[in-house]
Amino acid sequence: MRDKLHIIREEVLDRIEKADHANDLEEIRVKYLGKKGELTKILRGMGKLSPEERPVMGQLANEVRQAIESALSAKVKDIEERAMAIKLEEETIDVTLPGERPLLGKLHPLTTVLNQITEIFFGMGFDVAEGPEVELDYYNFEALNMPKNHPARDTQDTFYINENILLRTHTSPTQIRTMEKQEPPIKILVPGRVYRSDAVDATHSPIFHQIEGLVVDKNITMGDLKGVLDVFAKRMFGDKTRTRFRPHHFPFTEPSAEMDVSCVTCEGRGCRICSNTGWIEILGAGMVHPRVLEYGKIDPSEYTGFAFGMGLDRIVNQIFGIDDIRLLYENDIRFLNQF
Ligand code: 2U9
Repeated sequence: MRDKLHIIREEVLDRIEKADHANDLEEIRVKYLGKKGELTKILRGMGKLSPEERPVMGQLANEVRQAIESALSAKVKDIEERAMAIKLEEETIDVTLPGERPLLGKLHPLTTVLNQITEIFFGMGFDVAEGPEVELDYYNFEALNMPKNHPARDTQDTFYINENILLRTHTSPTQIRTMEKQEPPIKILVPGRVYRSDAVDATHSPIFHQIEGLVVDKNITMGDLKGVLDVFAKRMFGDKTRTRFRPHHFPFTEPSAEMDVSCVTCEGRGCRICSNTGWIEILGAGMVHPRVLEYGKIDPSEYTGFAFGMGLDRIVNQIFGIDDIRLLYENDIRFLNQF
């Protein structure tokens, strides 16, 4: 029995030394010191020994048990301390490191400029009106004085869904819808997406943005049109900005004009941006055609109005020096990150 106790002691202490995890130690404890453990069995067998041997063997067996128990608790403590040291190392935070700046979202340049323009017209008492992008041919063309066979339709390559439904080619239909629903005075700005099936290139995109405006009231004149748009130009491009109006033709306005602003870059002296003319075309405008007022259920003998329309993408490209309209719609983060 003496030899057995010595063998167990050496064997167990060696296994404890080599153990890496607390579970291994628990296994050893159960295997040797548990109720059915090998050392427990020996201790239980003490009764068979002679009265002379029993106290000696008993003492030796207890020494072995204590040696195993203290080796186990020391090893458990060692494993725990090792684990704690690793945890502290892994979770140590160097508070002197610079913080990570969270990526902030940004407004798209179209949105920034749209907000700027909207604010200017809010300041002149305009409201914003919205309308459907999938429109009826009636509101997109017919009610704007462009009947089925009107040549103006050809210039607007249109996405038709069927003979009477299309993707709106301008935001003008919303003005008709507003006139049908609202008694004058009307002062609305109508920004929004519009669609044309032009060939895609640096200046043409199938989807682009327009901002149109409409004022209908008693005694509205071309002077009101020029005054409002001149104030818009000065607040948008700077107080020194000058405007000029050139005669033009649109089916939905009569008389019509195109408005240029003096070039912001060269203040009218002429440069690459304005193709050396000193002027940049910004929008079209005119007095609302009486027939269009009638389509809007408004009596042209009692009310007059003016309207204007501008291409938002074109203005954004001018302001930021963007030479390809497609960049506004391709969502390339390298492009968008510059704004
Ligand atoms: C109603 C009556 C009249 C809107 C107008 C223009 C002139 C115009 C173009 C600018 C660049 C379209 O994006 S663009 O290609 N628009 O020049 N638009 S007058 O006239 C209206 C609108 C609604 C009921």
